[in-house]
Amino acid sequence: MENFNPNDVAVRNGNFLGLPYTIDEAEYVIFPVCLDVTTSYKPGTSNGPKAVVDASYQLDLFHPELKEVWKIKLALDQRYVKDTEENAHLRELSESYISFLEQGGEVDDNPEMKEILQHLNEATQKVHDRTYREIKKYLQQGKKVILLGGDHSTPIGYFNALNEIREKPFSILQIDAHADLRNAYEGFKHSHASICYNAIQLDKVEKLVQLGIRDICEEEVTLTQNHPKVKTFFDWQIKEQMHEGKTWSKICDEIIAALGDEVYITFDIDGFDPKYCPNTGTPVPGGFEFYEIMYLFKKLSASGKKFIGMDLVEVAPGNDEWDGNVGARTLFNMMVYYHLNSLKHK
Ligand SMILES: [Mn+2]
Repeated sequence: MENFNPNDVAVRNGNFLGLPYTIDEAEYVIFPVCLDVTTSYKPGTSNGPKAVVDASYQLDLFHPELKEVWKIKLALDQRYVKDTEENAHLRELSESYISFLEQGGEVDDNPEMKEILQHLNEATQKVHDRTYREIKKYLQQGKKVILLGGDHSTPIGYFNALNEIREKPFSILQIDAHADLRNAYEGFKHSHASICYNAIQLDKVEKLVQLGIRDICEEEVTLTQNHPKVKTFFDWQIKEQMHEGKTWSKICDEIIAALGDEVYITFDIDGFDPKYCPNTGTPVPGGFEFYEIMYLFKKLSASGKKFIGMDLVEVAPGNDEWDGNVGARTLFNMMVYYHLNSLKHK
């Protein structure tokens, strides 16, 4: 720690950005969950954490909003490294199952597929239970947690822990191309496509504010229109308003006003324009620019609302380092704005 020089080349020590802190010392913990069993289109998000960490060593430790960023006591829970093999096995099974469905197969008529589905549901349940236990432990120690997926099913354990621990109701800000409001999807109990449906079932979740949504089914649209907890800023609406002269700053104010006092941020990287995440599981044209979201984070962190947790999910590396690079820079900014926000709420 005394020897740490933020201007030096980062040491590949396994921690995000090569920061010098241990989990015990940490005020912030990054908790990776390497699971992509339910991604329906393209696999790879289970390798997201490794790609993000690998890319993080090339970042300069400078942020325009915060001096001495490296003093943020942040550590990465490195136990995820051994999960990759287990996930590869589950992924193989889920691919055979998903392609069975895509060929029009009926699970009820096929004992083998029924068994695979049951196995996948049990195995993913175990991962979510573990996420819940570990994150709850960190929260009870007073640490702040940023979950790093994995597919978008991974924060459910985090939501459950918060639902149990938080005294007051909280809001979720979701940045995503998809609404993720399906009651169930492809037979999976915890699908990436159901994460926010599952979230609004929790009694402490008072509000779900969705941004960037542009790929959505009828059932979900109906829910966004009728569910009292849900407020959706569709991507096409935001863009139309901006084309007609409304500023992003104004829209950010409306987004912030729709949230309650305590805010959890769930950031599916596919909320960005896919040029930032070409290898993510389900890319969709449209979406946000990098600095549009950073500007929103800046405004939100200074707004008087309190951050109570965050996740970044669906980063998937391709054959180059681009997706990991964007993921690392996004996570870096989330960490900075989380910290700026928590300085205001000491
Ligand atoms: Mn999502």
